[in-house]
Amino acid sequence: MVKTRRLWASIALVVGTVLTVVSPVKADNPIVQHIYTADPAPLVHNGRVYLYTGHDEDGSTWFTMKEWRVWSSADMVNWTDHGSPLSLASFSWAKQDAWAGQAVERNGKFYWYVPVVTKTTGRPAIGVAVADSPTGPFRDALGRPLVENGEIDPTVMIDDDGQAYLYWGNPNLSYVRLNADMTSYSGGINRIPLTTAGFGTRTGDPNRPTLYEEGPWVYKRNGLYYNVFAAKCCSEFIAYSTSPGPTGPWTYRGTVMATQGSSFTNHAGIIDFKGSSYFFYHNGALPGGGGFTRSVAVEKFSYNADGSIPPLTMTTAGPPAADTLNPYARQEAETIAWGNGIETEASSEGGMNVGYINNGDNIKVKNVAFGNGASTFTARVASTVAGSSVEVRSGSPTGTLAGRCTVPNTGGWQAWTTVTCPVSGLTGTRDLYLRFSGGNGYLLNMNWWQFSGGSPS
Ligand code: FUB
Repeated sequence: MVKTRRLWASIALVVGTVLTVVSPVKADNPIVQHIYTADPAPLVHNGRVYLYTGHDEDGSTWFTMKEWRVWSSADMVNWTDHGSPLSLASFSWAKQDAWAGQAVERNGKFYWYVPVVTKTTGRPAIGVAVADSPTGPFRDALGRPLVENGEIDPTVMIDDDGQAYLYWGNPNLSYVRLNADMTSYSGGINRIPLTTAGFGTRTGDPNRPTLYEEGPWVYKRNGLYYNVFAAKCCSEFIAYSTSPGPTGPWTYRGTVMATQGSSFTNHAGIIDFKGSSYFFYHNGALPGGGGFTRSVAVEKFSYNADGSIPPLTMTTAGPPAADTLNPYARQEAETIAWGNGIETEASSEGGMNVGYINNGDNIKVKNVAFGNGASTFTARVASTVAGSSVEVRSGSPTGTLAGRCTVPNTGGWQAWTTVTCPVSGLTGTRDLYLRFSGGNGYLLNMNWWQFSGGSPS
């Protein structure tokens, strides 16, 4: 898998050199470059966006998905890789298909609703995992499905009165009223009538008269209930309906994102964060990308005055930064705006580290507030070879060299040491590039980094 990723990263680097305008190398969408991601489900908690995704395996020719992943950001441009705190193996009763889910917080606990195919029925069911933190670890809350009717794609919404609703479905659209424990429900499974007034008109498929296909994302904003969903098949587009209440009646409101982006599915997630609204989706934009090798991307948007959602288009630029990043606080190496050639893995020191680094691989960290200027750079590193280094640059991966830290042979890829070197010229707010150099083969791993000597403002 790593080798495949490296090949695509190398191709991306070459293409990026020649075609700077169209290459994703210069862009910030998709937001993760070192693995394929799909089915975004963002959650805002304590000043960060936690993004729950699926993981399309490299080279997939079907929705071959075995685990879910978590990412987070405080600025919408630099995303921290939190690894995979939930997988098929977390559910003893699950057989396959770690497909589209959503996590929500209630009373300090995090509940992640996911569809999986069960061992006993061979049909999809919806499980719920629980954790004390948004990044897990998550555990199966029930040891059995929460709800089962052979359909997929749960979305969860907690109304202002505290009543939580779990919606899901393809080809139908169903919901249950969750109890306050978030792991049981009352009143049975309800079916939302799929009327053309509510969900638009599909032509050419007598079995599916409305546009509703799958992937509902239900939320409430300014008293209006929204259901943003994948429409028509295939290829899908993103459409939405609104309602004065959580269970309808729904009114079809039109297209949010037209079919585009080299993936025949799309999947929406919407949040408000730091005063702006954001639309998450997926496409096939990475090298090797397509319908089964998808990538999550995000756009910033503004609701119209009447609460309607404007038509949105996929971009490679993504949103502007919603905040600066403080280089004088310890930052995880796996906090990345754009990575070229790198991978991540679980670190012996906790969390993740960046690894499988070859000569020339690099990491962009965007909108870094150096303020009055940094004087030293410190990195937590490990290596089995001597003589590789971390180059601290600004402007581009080969931009102005601010400093260089040499990395010793520490005796193991998880044998960590701290290196420090002087840096100069890093003032104001700018994009930081960490470029790795050395000989052939893997050079070093990095767990975290931090600058000193200055202050952000
Ligand atoms: O990722 C597998 C399936 O593809 C999801 O469950 C659907 O929403 C579609 O995105």
